[in-house]
Amino acid sequence: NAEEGRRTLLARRPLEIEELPMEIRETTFRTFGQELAPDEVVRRIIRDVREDGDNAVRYYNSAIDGAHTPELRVQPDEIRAAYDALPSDLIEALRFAADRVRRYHETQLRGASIDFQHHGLGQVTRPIQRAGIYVPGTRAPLPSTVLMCAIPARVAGVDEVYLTSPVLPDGTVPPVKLVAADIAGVDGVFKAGGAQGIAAFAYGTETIPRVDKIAGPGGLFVTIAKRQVFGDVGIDSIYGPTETMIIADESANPELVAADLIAQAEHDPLASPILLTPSHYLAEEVAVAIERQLRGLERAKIARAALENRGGCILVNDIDHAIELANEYAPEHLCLCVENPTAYAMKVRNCGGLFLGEASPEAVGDYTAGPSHTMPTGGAARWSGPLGVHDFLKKIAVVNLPEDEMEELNRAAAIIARAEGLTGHAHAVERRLQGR
Ligand code: HSO
Ligand code: ZN
Repeated sequence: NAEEGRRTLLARRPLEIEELPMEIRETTFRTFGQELAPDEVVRRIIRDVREDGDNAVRYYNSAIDGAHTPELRVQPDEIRAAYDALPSDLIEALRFAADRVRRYHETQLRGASIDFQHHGLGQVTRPIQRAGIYVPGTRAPLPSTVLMCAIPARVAGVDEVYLTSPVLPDGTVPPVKLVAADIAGVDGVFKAGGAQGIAAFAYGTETIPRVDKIAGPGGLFVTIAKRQVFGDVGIDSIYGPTETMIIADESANPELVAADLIAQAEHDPLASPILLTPSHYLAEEVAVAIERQLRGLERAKIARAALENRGGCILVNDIDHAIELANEYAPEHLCLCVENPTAYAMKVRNCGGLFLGEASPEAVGDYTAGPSHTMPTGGAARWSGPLGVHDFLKKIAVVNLPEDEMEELNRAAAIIARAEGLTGHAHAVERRLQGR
């Protein structure tokens, strides 16, 4: 039933405290001696990092991540060793991906940095000075996320690009992340995960520089921390679990549709892999293919949880109907596996990334296509898009008016100033008219 499907789909819930993974509740208890709401946990961590800098970061690295981190900055010899630890085809693949991502963002830069000057008014674009990239995950180290966040910053012309990341229990950052950071041209990598990493970038410590803007995805503590420090530092966006919506008709290959749904489902038990199709036949074929493909998949448990709890299939009337639903849901990824997908592209208003046709699977977008895979989730695609060079650029408005326009501009300005009761403003503009 399409209407029922629609309602379930749109009933987005914020993560509720009772649903907190057991490990987070245990960590909280172990660290603070009591059960605290995540907001309160994060508030305390931020306060401590502001007050105690490096020592607080070390303390939370140990208390939460179980890691001893006497040195908070990754040293050059660790980066050299990381290269030695990786197979050469992986290094090559990372370089290939980095190159594609760089070229895509160079194209984006042309559009994002256009300055103008016209009638004494102008706009200039300047990169921010320092960016801090947060890259999550120790269980699944995501080198692709390093590339997808750091390269847009580098291409934008940011002077200093830093990265911070949680550490493994042995106090190291996984080599694959270090190599990715090096390939992306990052200026420094720090060992601070979770809320302590965000706090360190927001306020600075003895070792970790304070940055102007923090970008990148993260888990629950990171997300809450980004909300709490926003205003003291720039924040790119708030990211939740990944979402993929596939719109498919009978021309689609059910095996590929199933594989693409599973690919996003394996990220997170809270991921949303959703299929919209007008075809009963396809829906059934995909369901069968999913079962078959899940067998033998390492992360089958996670994928199954996502598919069962947050994903599913909705039967729609036709493709236009599916696109209406997608626009309302505003998924992170929208994939059109239909006949003539480009014909529908203009009807799409809300999604982070649009993947057209079977040769453009979202999983390639995750690694090598070129656009950043850091995309808006949770409906944020209604007002924002993927991370890009514009996130690391800002505009300055320039006012340099010609004398001959002064009279007209100042008279109107004075009238409005008086209506606002701001006589000082009125004087400031009227003074310029006296004696003219
Ligand atoms: N699809 C994820 C990003 C990712 N996939 C990283 C693989 N590695 C969020 O859009
Ligand atoms: Zn992915």
